[in-house]
Amino acid sequence: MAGLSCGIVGLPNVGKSTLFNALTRKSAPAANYPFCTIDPNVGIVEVPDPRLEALSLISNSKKIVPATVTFVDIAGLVRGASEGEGLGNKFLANIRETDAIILMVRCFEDENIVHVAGKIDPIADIEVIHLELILSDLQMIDNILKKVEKQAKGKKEFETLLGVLKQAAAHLNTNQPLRTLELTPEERLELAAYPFLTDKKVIYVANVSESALPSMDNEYVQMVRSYAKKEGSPVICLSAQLEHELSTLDPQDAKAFLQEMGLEDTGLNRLIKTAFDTLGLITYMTTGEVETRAWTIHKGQTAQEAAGKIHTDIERGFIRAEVVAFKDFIDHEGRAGAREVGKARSEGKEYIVQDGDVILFFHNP
Ligand SMILES: Nc1nc2c(ncn2[C@@H]2O[C@H](COP(=O)(O)OP(=O)(O)OP(=O)(O)O)[C@@H](O)[C@H]2O)c(=O)[nH]1
Ligand SMILES: [Mg+2]
Repeated sequence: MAGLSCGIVGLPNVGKSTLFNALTRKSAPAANYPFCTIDPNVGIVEVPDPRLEALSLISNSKKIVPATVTFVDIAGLVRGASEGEGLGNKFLANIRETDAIILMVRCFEDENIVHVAGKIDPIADIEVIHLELILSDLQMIDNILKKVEKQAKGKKEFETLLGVLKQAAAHLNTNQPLRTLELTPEERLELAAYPFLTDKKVIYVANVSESALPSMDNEYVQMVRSYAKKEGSPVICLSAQLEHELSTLDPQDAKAFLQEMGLEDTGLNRLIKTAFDTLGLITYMTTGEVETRAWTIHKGQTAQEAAGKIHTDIERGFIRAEVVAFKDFIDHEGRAGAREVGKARSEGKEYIVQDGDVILFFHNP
C-alpha cells in the first residue's frame, strides 16, 4: 500500500461503513443491520495540503499529486469472533498490512439502530475488540512459533527472534497488546517483521450523534477519552452521519455547513492529521513544471532515505539534496529566488528531512 494506511475495526453496526463512505466518497453498503459488510472495502483519500497549491502556482506545475491515505473497512467483530462467532475473524487478514488501527466506537443514541450487545457501553465494546485482536495475534503467533522453532534447531542466529516471539506469546496470553510489551530496539525490530495487529497504533473514533456537536463531549465520549488517555492513544469525535452529509456537498457549501454547526474542520481532516501525528509522519515536497508532489516519510528519516521514496535509483546514486523550506520557497517565489538570497541549502545524505522541505535531489544515474 502506497502512503499511510488505516484499517477500521469495531462492533457491527457502529457506523464503520458510513464513515468509510464519507471519507472515500464511495458507496460501500452501509445499512442498519449487523454484518452488513462482508467483503473488505478499500478506498484511497487524498490528504488536503494547501501548500501544494501554492507551490504549483509558482512552478507552473501541470498537476498536483497529494499524499494519500488508504482506508480499509472490514466486517464488524463480535465477542467470540476468533472461535467463529459472527463472521469469524479471517477478514482481519485484510488489515494486517495497514499502519494503524482505527477503532470505531458507538457513542450515539438512536433506538432505531441496532446495537449488537443490546445497549451502548463504549468501554465494554472497546474491550471486546481489543480481546479479539489479541486472540487473532495469538493464533498467528502460534503458527509462527512452530515454524521458527523448526528452523532454529541448532542455529544460534535465531536465538533473539525465538526469544522475542516467546515473550510476545506470553504477553498476548495475559490479554495484553504487543504494543505494550517492553523490548529492546533490536527486539522490536525483529517483532516488527510480522504484521501483528496489536503491535499497531490505535486511534479511537467516537461516533457521536449530530446533536452532540460541536462540543462532542457526551458521557460516552468522556468514558472513551479517559480509557484512551491511560494507554496514550488519541480520540477523534465525529458524527459519521454528518461526515456523510458533508461528503455530498461541494467544498464551499461544506465549509459553510461546518461553520453553521460550529465546527472548525471535518472529521476526515482531523482523523488524517491525527494519524500523521500518531505515526510520526511528515511531508516533504518536490515541485517543477511536470508536477508538484507530496511525499510521506517518517520523522527522523534522512535525505537519502527520503530520496528512496521517489526511486531506489535516486537513493542509491544520491549525491546531494538542495533544500528550501516551504516558507522561503514562497517568500522568494521559487527555487531560483531562494538561491539568490542563500536560502537554498545543499544537504548531504545524513540530513534529517523536515516537514515542509521542498527538495531537489541530485544523483548519479
Ligand atoms: N443516528 C446515527 N446513525 C448512524 C450513525 N452512523 C451510522 N449510523 C447508522 O447505523 C447503521 C449502521 O451503519 P454502518 O456504517 O453500516 O455500520 P458498520 O459498522 O459498517 O456495520 P457492519 O458492516 O455491519 O459491521 C446505518 O443504518 C447507519 O445509517 C450516526 O452517526 N448516527
Ligand atoms: Mg460495514
